[in-house]
This record gives sequence, structure tokens and C-alpha cells, in this order.
Amino acid sequence: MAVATGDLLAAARAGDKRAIARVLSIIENDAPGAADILRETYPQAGRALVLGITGPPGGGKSTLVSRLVAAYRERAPRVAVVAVDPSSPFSGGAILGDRIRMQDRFLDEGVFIRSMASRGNMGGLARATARVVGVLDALGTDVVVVETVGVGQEEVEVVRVVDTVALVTVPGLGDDIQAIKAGVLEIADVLVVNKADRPGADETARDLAQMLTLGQPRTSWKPPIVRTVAAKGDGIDELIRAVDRHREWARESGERERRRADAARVEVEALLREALVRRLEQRVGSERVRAAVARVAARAVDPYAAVEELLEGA
Ligand SMILES: Nc1nc2c(ncn2[C@@H]2O[C@H](COP(=O)(O)OP(=O)(O)OP(=O)(O)O)[C@@H](O)[C@H]2O)c(=O)[nH]1
Ligand SMILES: [Mg+2]
Repeated sequence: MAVATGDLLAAARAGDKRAIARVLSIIENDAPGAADILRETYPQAGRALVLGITGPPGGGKSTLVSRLVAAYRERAPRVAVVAVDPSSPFSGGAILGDRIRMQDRFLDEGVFIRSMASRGNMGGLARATARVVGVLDALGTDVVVVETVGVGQEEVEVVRVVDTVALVTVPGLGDDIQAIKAGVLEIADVLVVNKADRPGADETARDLAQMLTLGQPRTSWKPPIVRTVAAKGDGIDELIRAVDRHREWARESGERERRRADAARVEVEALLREALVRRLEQRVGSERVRAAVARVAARAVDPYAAVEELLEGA
């Protein structure tokens, strides 16, 4: 390993935030040194408590995260927040707002905040997030909270990297509850009804409880429903206890290992596919690939036949 990378990692492990930020940038951009860092850190990850906070925009996720970070910091020296916005190609905007709101925590030496924006391609953000979380974990972070905005497929992919997923809803979501049902409910380990100071919290909790009874339970875990008022800090202890209970259950039931095995398989298969396609393109030649694409576009040949021809030449 290059000396520079070794020094950088040592500083990052010691908790130097600038060094941590540089390590993460190298990983995210696949810059020189990324392979060294991954090789060095990969075996050391798997110790941190990794919690995902997801849900529709404006539900109070960032407010909740800020409260959670404060609470976790009381019991652990190093806490990180990874704020992911799949809808935005910029790591500014809304997330910058979140940063400002979290400033009180940001000033705390033990809290590291990172925001990540869309990669443009499906799956890219999930992979980058998984790496960033893994590296933070390996660098000695005790708790990593991943906040993602939205309830679509990409968010589902992103939160797959965490051990426990908390889905944040608010009273009176109405139709949005249906959207949640179609998307993230299946992967929610803990359900949060935030803004419980507003009318309708009981109905929302009841709707959620009822929705939970509709699907086929995949495991023996029954997601608890926790009411919070993030703005005031109410319910945070209950939420933390629910997360702890889930973590305990996941470890004992083997669910944690199952999830980790799933994530590993998804990553290895994706990399394998990419490597195979790259290798094949090198062998076949980009010229032949381009020509085949042109013939398919002109309907001179169907896509299956074009692929067969390309593979024959390989
Ligand atoms: N009444 C009430 N308002 C809250 C509560 N928690 C958060 N809010 C307010 O809800 C608004 C949105 O909060 P955020 O924390 O930014 O929500 P978010 O889910 O992170 O929003 P995005 O990141 O944009 O999706 C803010 O004005 C908060 O002050 C709560 O428990 N009760
Ligand atoms: Mg937010």
C-alpha cells in the first residue's frame, strides 16, 4: 500500500475528520488509492450500529436524525450521518439545509456528517453508500445513521446496506400511505409516526398496524410502531430501544447474516457482470459492438441475434 494512503488511513482512524472526508472521497470517486483503502478497511467493518432512516419528504427525518445523533453520542464516542438524496444530482440543496440544521451536532468533535447525491445510474448510489458506510464502520465509527429521502426503488436499494431500517411517516399522509405500502413497508424494521403532536397520529398508527397484517410476514420480527415528536425530542428513547431490540433479534435469528450475505451477493454479481462485459467488449472490439447496435437500430437484425453474433466472435 502507498505510504500516503497508509498515513491518511491512520489519521482517519484516529478520528481526524478531514482525513475521513478525503478517504471517503477517494472511495466515492474510485480515485487512485481506492482499491488499497478497500482492501485495508474491508475486513474491519461490521462492528458499527448501522441505522437507516427513510420516508417521504418533509416527514421530519433530519430533525429525528439530529435527535438520534445527540442520544447516540451520549453512549458512543463516534457517530456519523450519511445523508443520501437519490433525487438530486447535487450534494447541495436540501441536504445543505439539513447540514445547517444539524450544525449544533456538527460542532461536536465526535460527529461526522457526509452527504451523497445521485450517481445518475440505478444501483450506483446504493453501491457508493454501502462503501461509504463500510469505510466509516472500519475507521472506528460506533454508530452510522443513513438518511435517505423518498420511498422509491432507489431508496429501497440504498437502505439495503443498513442493519435496521426505520420508516418515518406522519399523521394524515392519506394517499402517500399507499405509496409507502407499495415500496418501503416490506423492508421497514421499525415504523415511526413522527409529528405525533399533530392530529391523526392514532389513526396513522392504526393504519400502519393494519397494513402490517396484510402482507405475508417474511420473518418472525413484528415491526414496532413508535410515535415521536422529533421537534421536541419526544419518543427518541423509545425509538432507540426499538432499534436495539431489532438489532438483538437480527443477530440471534440469523437475519443480520442473511442481509449481509444478500448485500455481498448483489455487489459481487454486479461487479462480475461489469467486469465480464468490459472484458468481452475488449475482445470483441468496440467497433463491432457499435456496428451491431446500429444494425439492431436499423432493424436489420434482432437484438438476440446481434448478441449471439457478438458472442461467437469472442
Ligand atoms: N409539528 C412537528 N413538526 C416537526 C416535527 N419534526 C420535524 N418537524 C418539522 O417538519 C419540517 C421538516 O423536517 P425535516 O427534518 O427537514 O424533514 P425531512 O424528512 O428531513 O425532510 P426532507 O429531507 O426534505 O425529506 C421542519 O419544519 C421541522 O421543524 C414534529 O415532531 N412535529
Ligand atoms: Mg432531511
